[in-house]
Amino acid sequence: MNPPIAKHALAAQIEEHLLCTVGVASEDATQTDLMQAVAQVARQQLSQRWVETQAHQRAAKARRVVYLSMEFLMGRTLSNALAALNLTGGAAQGLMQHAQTLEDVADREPDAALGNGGLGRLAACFLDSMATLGLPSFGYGIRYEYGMFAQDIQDGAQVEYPDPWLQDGTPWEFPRAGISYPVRFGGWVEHLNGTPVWRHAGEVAAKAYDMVVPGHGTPLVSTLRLWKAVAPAHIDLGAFNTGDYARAASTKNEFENISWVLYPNDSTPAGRELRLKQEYFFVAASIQDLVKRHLDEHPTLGNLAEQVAIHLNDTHPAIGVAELMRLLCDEHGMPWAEAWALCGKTFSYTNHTLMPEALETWPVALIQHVLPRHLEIIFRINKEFLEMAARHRPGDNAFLARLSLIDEHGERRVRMAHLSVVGSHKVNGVSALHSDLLVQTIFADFADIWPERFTNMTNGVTPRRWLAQANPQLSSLLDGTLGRQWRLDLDQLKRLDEYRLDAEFQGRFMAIKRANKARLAAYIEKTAGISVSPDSLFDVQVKRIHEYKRQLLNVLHVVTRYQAILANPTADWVPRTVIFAGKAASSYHTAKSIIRLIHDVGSVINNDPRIAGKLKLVFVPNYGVSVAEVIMPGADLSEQISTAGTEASGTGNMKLALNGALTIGTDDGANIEIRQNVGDENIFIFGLKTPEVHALRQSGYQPMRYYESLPALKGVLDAIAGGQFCPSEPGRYRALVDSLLWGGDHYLLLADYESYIATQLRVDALYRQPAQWCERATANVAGMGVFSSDRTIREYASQIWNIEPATR
Ligand code: 26W
Repeated sequence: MNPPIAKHALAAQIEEHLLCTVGVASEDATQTDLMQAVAQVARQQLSQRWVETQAHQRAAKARRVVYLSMEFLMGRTLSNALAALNLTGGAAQGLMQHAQTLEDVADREPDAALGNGGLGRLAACFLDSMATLGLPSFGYGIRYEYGMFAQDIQDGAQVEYPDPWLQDGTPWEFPRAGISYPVRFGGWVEHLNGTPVWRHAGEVAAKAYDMVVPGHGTPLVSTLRLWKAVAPAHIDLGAFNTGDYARAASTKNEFENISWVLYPNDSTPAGRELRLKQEYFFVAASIQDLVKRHLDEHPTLGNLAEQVAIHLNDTHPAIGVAELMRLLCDEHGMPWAEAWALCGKTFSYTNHTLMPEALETWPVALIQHVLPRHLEIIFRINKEFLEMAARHRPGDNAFLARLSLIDEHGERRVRMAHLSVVGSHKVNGVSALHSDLLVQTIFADFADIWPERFTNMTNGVTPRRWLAQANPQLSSLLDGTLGRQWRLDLDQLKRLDEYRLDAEFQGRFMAIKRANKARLAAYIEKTAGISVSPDSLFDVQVKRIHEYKRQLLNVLHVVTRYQAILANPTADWVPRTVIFAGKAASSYHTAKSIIRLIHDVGSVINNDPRIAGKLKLVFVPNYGVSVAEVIMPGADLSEQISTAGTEASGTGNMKLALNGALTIGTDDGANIEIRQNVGDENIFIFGLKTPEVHALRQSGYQPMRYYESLPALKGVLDAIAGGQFCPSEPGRYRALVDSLLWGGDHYLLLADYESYIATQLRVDALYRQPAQWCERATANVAGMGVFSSDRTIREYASQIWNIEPATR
């Protein structure tokens, strides 16, 4: 393994890359040039580690996991790579010659935002843990030319801009010129003497681009292989030859648009042909790649299931089940039954949402059009599955209709979650509650047939990014108190319990929180143009904007507090800064309206002299991984207020608690396990529990009753609906309020309002006692050990993938 570079040598390497790779004179180098030069130094070492890891795994014929995901929210790479390579100090020193800090230089790197939210960021944390644990692993996804849109706020409203993250090139990818696979679409299927032959109509090439994922505390790395769609070289040469370049270009685009842009939607499936093509495109390329690698090392595919575990990150790659069957049977001549048994041993599937509208289904007619052979395979899988199910419960046709891979109500559709369950040997949810609800609700019939197939894998986050990198000051306090091992063994944090009452520790802990809040305040000033005081309580809700996450309930609290301060200005109010950030799907009108409401309410409150700093409301634009790295360390209070039973897990809840925020939350998702780990006295739980939510809906929920019986609530809703926060257009939020009062208030904001407001008053009371608050914040950090993604990945490895960490 490469020896550590001496610090002066690192400075010299930076200079050499400035000249030879970036192509600028040292004295002219901008921060961006320096970022690129430092990245090149890291890249060289990563490349060496990649080659060695690959050689080692090939020689060991190691069993591997292949993680298929439409999304990887990697964020920036530089600081993480330097930390993994032990180069942070050297790089910082090398940059001193240029009078630059590593932090400022690292800030020039654009985020790799190839994902929407929780699911995509989870995939990125998992890669970090797989590399760190030395698991032989490959992540596979799409090299989107444009990632998650950039959010700008104009006149209080969200405006979306494209995210051309590759515009200036990225130092982190390794184009693999020799690795390319054809991916076919369309056409029809002929059956020649019983042998199916797919006469496809079009073909595109998938080209591999690798990102090396460094492990921490190990020379091992993992690989994220992303596929770019490229038109086959022979495409429309005719048009090219006749000089009709416009036509040649548009044909080329028709192929290449497959990897053009990430669908910026995490709530409802896009349902577009291009999205289906994206899903098949990356799955087909990835499976060809893993089959090729297998055949390079083994004589046949017969033992594929012993050598590889394929994981489906939600249903987006579920077409892989049909694709592997097609490859094994049609292209490699394996008998159907043998191939089906092999598939079942190979695939596993994680569900990330219970929301019915988020469950993917594709019209049968569309699959027929894009993937005719796969549709035949899906029908055969379904037929054999339903025959088996009929033997399990003879005569129960309703049971069979519910289980079928085809939804026959209205336009026939393929249910991708059912395909995933039938094709996998293990299916998991992402928190204890979510996994329980899965088998009680959407997968109840499947659990009746295969109870042992369903399991739980509670999510986690990587402590390298979310503590060591995001919060260097707290990290060094932990290093001094516990030693450095917590980075690789987060359970070490438990030992902090001994320091909860230690005055010196408390003093330092509070000073660090104060410094992180000052940093966040400066960021808010710069990006939102609002000045906030680090001495106020920083109350933070950062996540995608969605009705079920109930940002609107948070706004109801803010307006309640505003009116209460006006009614009683001399009371001893705890100054509060309520901080929101998050993107709304571009077509999700209600979510966008909530963003605008936050801005309108903010501009009234923030400019009301009677409030005198007792309350501020800010919206930090363009939330993403790098913005989160600034926000998480600066939060006092973490808002996790989804309607019980709706948030599969949440992972922001873990990042905030890990950085010493107290949670105010419902009994939902991983909040429940956070409560169990930090102790009931160290978390603010409010609102209806999942069974109560069900019971209330069953009994006929009447939101108007709450409006009529709670004067404070009535005052708030009347103010919002009456246009108090938007006098120039008083009707702007009428529909939003009507959806609560007259539209059924599907997420029960009004039912939880009173309990939420009362709990916020308990938050104030605790915040008035800084030592008590600090003790509880420390208890939160101490309890976060189990929420390391290392723990999650160990569980997947031993209970689902059956993979051992590599030894070397
Ligand atoms: C097809 C449209 C679509 C796209 C993405 C629907 C749904 C999704 C995802 C399942 C949304 C998502 O990111 N879910 C989140 O996954 C996190 C990681 O497991 C959980 O922590 C969050 O609770 C869950 O909302």
